[in-house]
Amino acid sequence: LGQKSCVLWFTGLSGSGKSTISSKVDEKLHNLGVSTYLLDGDNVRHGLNKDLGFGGKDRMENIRRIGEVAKLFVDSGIVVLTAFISPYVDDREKVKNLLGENEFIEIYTKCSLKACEMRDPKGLYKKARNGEIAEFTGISSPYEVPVNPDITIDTENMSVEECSEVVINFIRKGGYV
Ligand code: GGZ
Repeated sequence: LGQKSCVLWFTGLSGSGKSTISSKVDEKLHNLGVSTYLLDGDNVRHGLNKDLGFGGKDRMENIRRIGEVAKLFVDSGIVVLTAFISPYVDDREKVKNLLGENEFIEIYTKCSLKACEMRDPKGLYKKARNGEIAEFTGISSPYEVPVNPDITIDTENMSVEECSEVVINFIRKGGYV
């Protein structure tokens, strides 16, 4: 049972569905017998990157380290999923160059700021609007929309099930799994 490892790099606003969809894809891959690892805020920002905040330089360093870690996993043959806002085109481009064109699959979880703000699962947008959180993506810090993502999933209009299937179909067609 062959698998060509790669990184499924989710990018999008806070609340756009990166965590939800990446964990659903992770679950589906497990059911297909694929070895995976999901990198997200819980296992990276609280550990390896706990010295980093949300200023431009720290976000850049956050993404750089995640890219390097993802590369190590890919070298070991594992399919990696990452769920970080990764707001800057430049930083994502660097990870793509580090991994190589075929190992880096950019997935844009497309969702309007308005919808993310309505969802506001952790109440962070509200805090950002009140000035309690500085440099919040979409409010007081930029999000640069991917120029040419491999996959765009419209999380505002599609179910978690549909979104995760789009990703699974893409990597099956690409011969990754
Ligand atoms: C954006 C912030 C901020 C600021 C805390 N801006 O919805 P969440 O809570 O669970 O996901 C967000 C997460 C973003 O961390 P990332 O490592 O993905 O960001 S980046 O790729 O830009 O480095 C949010 C929470 O951390 N959070 N403060 N100021 N999100």
